[in-house]
Amino acid sequence: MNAVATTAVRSEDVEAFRRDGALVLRGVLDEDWLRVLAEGVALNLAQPSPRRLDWVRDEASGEHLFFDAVTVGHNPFYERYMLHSPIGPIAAALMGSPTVLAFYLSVFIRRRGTQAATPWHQDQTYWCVEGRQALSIWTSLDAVPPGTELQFVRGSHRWDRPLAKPYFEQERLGGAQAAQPPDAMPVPDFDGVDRDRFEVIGWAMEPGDVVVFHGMTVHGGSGRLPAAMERRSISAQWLGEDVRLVDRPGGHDPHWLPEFATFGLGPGDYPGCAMCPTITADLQPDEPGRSRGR
Ligand SMILES: O=C(O)CCC(=O)C(=O)O
Repeated sequence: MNAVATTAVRSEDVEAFRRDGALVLRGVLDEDWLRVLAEGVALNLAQPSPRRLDWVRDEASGEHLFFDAVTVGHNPFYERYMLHSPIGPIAAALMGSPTVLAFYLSVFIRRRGTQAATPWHQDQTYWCVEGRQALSIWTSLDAVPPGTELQFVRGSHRWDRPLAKPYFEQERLGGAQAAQPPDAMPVPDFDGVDRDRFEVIGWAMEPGDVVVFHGMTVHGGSGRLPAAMERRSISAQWLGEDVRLVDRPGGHDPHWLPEFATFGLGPGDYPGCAMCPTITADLQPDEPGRSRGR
């Protein structure tokens, strides 16, 4: 199992993250971590949390996109991944935060051939946290060939208006939510007529690779799987020291504020607690002798 200290974040990675809001890091997770995650997914499917949601489920076509959101303490495999794999220190190094909080983990399981693509959205507009140090680390247990990858609008984490929030549950997947931030910008047609107005980036990936993206980076478009292909992807959410809990007028998804309240935490508070534990960064940027292909 690869130790935290073997994964280097280089200064150009930090620069790419700040500039583009998304980057790929190759070969971050070894076979042991992939096994841990696979066991986590199997347990999760057998025992979904109350937050489990089918984004798509159509027995006639066979399409199924299972989503779940889990904090540490609810799945021992996911907990191990969040607390002991290289991804916590990577999050800290990229955010430039001395410590980070393991916020929660999102799971996206697409049955073979599922075509439904993830709607374009910004994660943090759904989160009950404000602050600039917030990111997700996404990985897939299955290879991600070109045409199926998660895509990102380059630089969108620096936009001054949030994107309108789509729904994620089936029937209305991708439709605009009724309650929106007051300054929300309508979602452009990133896949169609508006494509040339934006630079969309993304990477084909092998198991062990991860993509890291800022909480405000617009992303979507993943899926569209060929008939024989399934996709088990896991996205880990991380927060840095500048974040505080917030009660967003349009609501949250997942709605974690009631859980934070059980730890005596509410809007304005730093969210560190047993549900959202602290990881200390011990990575040295630019570790000598290590290069990562991309
Ligand atoms: O895996 C996917 O299709 C969606 C990923 C995503 O939206 C996320 O990690 O925030």
